[in-house]
Amino acid sequence: MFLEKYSIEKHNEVSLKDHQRRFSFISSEVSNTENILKKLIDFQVAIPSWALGTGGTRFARFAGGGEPRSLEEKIEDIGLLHALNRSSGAISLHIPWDIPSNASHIKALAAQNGLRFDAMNSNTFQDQPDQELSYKFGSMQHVNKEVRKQAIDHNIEVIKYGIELGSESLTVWLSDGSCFPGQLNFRKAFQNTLESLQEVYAALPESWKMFVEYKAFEPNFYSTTVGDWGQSLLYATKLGPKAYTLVDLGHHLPNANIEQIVALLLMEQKLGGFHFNDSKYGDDDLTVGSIKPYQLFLIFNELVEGMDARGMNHATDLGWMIDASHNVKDPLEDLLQSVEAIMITYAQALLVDRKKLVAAQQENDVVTAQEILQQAFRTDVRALVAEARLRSGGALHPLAVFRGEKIREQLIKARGAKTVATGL
Ligand SMILES: [Mn+2]
Repeated sequence: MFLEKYSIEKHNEVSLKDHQRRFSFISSEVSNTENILKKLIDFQVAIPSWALGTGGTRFARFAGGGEPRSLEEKIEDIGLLHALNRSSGAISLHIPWDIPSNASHIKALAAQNGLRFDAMNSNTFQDQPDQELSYKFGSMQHVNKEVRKQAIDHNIEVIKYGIELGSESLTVWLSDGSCFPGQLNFRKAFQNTLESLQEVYAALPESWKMFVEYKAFEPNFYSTTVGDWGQSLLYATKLGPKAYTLVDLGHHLPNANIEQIVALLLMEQKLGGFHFNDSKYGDDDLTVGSIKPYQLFLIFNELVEGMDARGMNHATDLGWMIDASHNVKDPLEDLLQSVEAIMITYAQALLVDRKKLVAAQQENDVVTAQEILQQAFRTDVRALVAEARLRSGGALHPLAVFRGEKIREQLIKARGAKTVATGL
């Protein structure tokens, strides 16, 4: 046990008075505090198994100590995060890195840690050691039917593992595309990909969703076969009602208006899920909220508005996941920061005065519209988020407890200083 419940309580006691002062101030400023707290308590962000190790770059990987060496240890790490912030109650697995050798044991371990299994992720962007055919020139788009079949079979296998664990969705991200003009026929690449996805779709259980993730570029640098939300929506629409578009914040061309994309996908009932991260240049995989917090707020503002317009449950009707992995921070500290940034931004979006905003829009009062949004964005909601954590048994200051209890040092002691987590 790396973290006992009483250690969290001990830390909370020390900062309780200070917290209560801050919380009573924000409660006096905000009218619907209880309603917001309930939404914050319900909101859970899935942690991907590949974010628990220090991420690599194209140039090097500097592994930190005490990284999880197995699926069991990955679950243990996410259990630690969830114990601290009570908002990381789900895990997203990547096959083949996380193949459960004993599904019922893994399921039980996750349940002990209060975790459920979020979307399963397939991997046809790399060749595995025992793999017969190469994905060098694509997987589902490939000119060779046998390669496409191998990719389809892999995805169906991922669904099978997901069923064993109680997951209910499959995320397909394809690196398929081309690096040079003339390398492939765009139309044929799309058709091959669609037909491959259709076979995977046919293998989905009734209650499952399929998320089609898009990305503008990288690893292919001329064209990507699922390159933007239009292409993803085209696939999802052709596939059927169980297929949705998945938005990864880092997968757009610079300065794309992601909040508008989100609004329209929600309108079409085709937004399935979200991958949170932040970036300055491309798919940088930086900590959520570290570079463009206002953009994140504008996105959450559209998410809340769009979900409310459809009467959706914020916590359960979309898939929420972090997708980031970089190489200078302790991965667990980084994830605590990311989840905190998401919760803060969600709380701010809940503060937006919708009635006044609609009225301002109706009157073309541009100044008031901006004031309403920025009033919410500039409100310090940290005490609200901390109160939600406190009420659900978490830590007022998760990072302080992580450091105070020397959790990384304990992990290094238990697992070794030279461990390297499987993943990116
Ligand atoms: Mn992603």
